[in-house]
Amino acid sequence: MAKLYHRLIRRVKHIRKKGVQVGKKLLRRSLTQNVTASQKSISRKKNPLELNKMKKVTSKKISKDTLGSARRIMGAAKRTKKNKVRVSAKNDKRYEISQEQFSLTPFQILREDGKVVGKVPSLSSQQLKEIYGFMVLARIFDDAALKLQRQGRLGTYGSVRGQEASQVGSAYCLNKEDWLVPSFRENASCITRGMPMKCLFQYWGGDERGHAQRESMTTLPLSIPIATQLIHGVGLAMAINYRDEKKAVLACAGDGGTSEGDFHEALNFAGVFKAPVVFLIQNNQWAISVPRKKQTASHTLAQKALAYGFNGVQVDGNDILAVYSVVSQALEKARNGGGPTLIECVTYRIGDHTTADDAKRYRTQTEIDAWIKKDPIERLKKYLLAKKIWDAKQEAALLEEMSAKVSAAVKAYEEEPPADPKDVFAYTYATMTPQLLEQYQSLVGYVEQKKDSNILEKIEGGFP
Ligand SMILES: Cc1ncc(C[n+]2csc(CCOP(=O)(O)OP(=O)(O)O)c2C)c(N)n1
Ligand SMILES: [Mg+2]
Repeated sequence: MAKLYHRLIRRVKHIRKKGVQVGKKLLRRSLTQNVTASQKSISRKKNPLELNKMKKVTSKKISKDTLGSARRIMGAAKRTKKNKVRVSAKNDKRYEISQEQFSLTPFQILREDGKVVGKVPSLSSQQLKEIYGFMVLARIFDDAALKLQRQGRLGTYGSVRGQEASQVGSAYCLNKEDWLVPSFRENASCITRGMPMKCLFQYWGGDERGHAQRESMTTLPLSIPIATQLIHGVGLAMAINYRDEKKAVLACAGDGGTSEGDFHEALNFAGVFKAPVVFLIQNNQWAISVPRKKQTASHTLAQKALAYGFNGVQVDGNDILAVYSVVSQALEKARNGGGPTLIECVTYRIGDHTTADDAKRYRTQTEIDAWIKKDPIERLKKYLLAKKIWDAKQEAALLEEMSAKVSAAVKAYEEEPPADPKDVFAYTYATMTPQLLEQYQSLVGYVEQKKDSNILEKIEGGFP
């Protein structure tokens, strides 16, 4: 009896795994089979009294257990069908989203050796050379800024070395009327966008007038507070929607930025309001001394978009053709009402976090060397050479041209008359607080007394 009973229970459990139709059929067959089987087993018993008793118990058991379970299964299955939720068997993985589902291989077009492994976006030879020119310019600017800082001629500076493909490749996709919303490290993006390098030097030199750009009003100022700019970017994108315009926003942040609440709020709003924004996350593996692994337990940063209802892309951030390809598609989608996209550029910060940092204290030279081999500028150069649209002569001319541009920008920056010390108080409050007013009057008195236009530099003792 116990054996039969367990067989029935197994049968019921088996049926439970199946859908309504299969379940009904199986159950019907199961009931008839089991009733016959139980009668056979009973008839094998010698004692007729016992036999009758067992017949009763068995049929009762069959009908009670099997039909009861059957009814429960059928009911659940019907409810399931209605609610589109399937009856879950124990350990059924269909109801789980796993990290493994997000193990992506970054999208690539140009391999590290410059060989083509994907569909090259349609860019003319002229455009390819222009893109290469911006990358070279950004690197020369970067080197100059580091030297100026070391000589006490610039403030703390955040280098962009190694990230030129992510920045130039994405900013190059923007139309004039689109918006660029940079983090503090987007020097190469700003240069590509046409922000005068003099302004960038001014900004890094502690002179906020560098951000009072007249040339490009569709580039927001660099943002030192991490990820706050993403919210501004979504705000701009929502305004574009309200005005029914055909524009998009490129809002940038680093891997560290994805841990900020602002990042999640920005993505949530963008998803809900289908804002025309592309989030460009440069995963350069480090947020100062915090490695990517300690930033988030997620397999990728790209997958974070899914939680907010839109798609994420992971791209080789040192492959400028791949970056250009995915960003231009995402921007076009946004301009056409397709909503936001998150793009994770997998790249590396070759330099220290800023000139105030010493990365040797927390990462190895071996790691840096491995990434130097993936240099984005070298990669594009190999491609241009292989395409026979570039040669050593053009390279030399380009280096000369770009070095001259950077030198001219340094000269213009240093020739700029010093900012008015009173500006420090000018842009925060419409009406100063009593404390600020007291400090302001003290400064004005001091400046008047000394009649020295370089007073601020002397007060602060120059740049660190
Ligand atoms: C709100 C805020 N918190 C902390 C800091 C200090 N800070 C400056 S840069 C940085 C790390 C940023 O890392 P990531 O977002 O990966 O950008 P990356 O520096 O790598 O370009 C931190 C924590 C800050 N500027 N703003
Ligand atoms: Mg980072």
